[in-house]
Amino acid sequence: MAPNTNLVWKLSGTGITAGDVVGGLLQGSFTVDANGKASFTITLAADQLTEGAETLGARIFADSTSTAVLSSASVVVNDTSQAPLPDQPQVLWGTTASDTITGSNAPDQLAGVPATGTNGASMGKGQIDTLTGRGAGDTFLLADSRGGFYNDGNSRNQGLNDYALIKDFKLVEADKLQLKTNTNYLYRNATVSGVAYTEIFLSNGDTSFTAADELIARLEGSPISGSGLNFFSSSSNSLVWVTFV
Ligand SMILES: [Ca+2]
Ligand SMILES: [Ca+2]
Ligand SMILES: [Ca+2]
Ligand SMILES: [Ca+2]
Repeated sequence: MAPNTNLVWKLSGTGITAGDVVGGLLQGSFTVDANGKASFTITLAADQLTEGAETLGARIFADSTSTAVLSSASVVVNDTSQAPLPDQPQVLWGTTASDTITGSNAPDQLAGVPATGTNGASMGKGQIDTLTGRGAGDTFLLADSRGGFYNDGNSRNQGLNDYALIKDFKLVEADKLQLKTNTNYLYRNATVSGVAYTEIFLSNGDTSFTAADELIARLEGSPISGSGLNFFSSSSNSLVWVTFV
């Protein structure tokens, strides 16, 4: 085209709003350069709505009244945003990677590990899974009939590379941990960088705290009351916030 020709671009399509485009503009102008070429760039914004795939159309006009269409193209923008979970009980399982899992405002069951499999990865080895229960009394699984999760199996270190990071453990909501029956555990409270949390360890069975005790969870939100080391199992010091399998 002739250099210096003014062109207009416009975006349209189902579900396309100004919020879908960085800069918030659905139209603009640009000019043909000395080589007879012209281009414009738009950047799509991260979609905040769950509304299904959208079709984005772009048209180029030769005049400001937008009557003479020079070119048009369209692309389908797939909606990859996660739908908020409906407020009904969910049973959520993770993967063998470090997962971020969020429940609903109903009583949920949340696990950061897969529902099946008994090898290390299936049992949470090497993973830090971030679990958020949201409202109501949720159960966070740190064990099931297969055994306990997040144990690296190395008694010479505390296994700080595998645990469930539970972001909103709330006694007032009757949130619970699911642990293994006839197994020794301990918890202690700590504050790191201003964040107070409760750490749950699989205990090696004695009453001293050593590298042989294995970290399996950190609870943020409201630390459990109790100072020092608190040992418990299904047969001793039963706690309202633990359920055993
Ligand atoms: Ca996982
Ligand atoms: Ca919940
Ligand atoms: Ca909850
Ligand atoms: Ca661990």
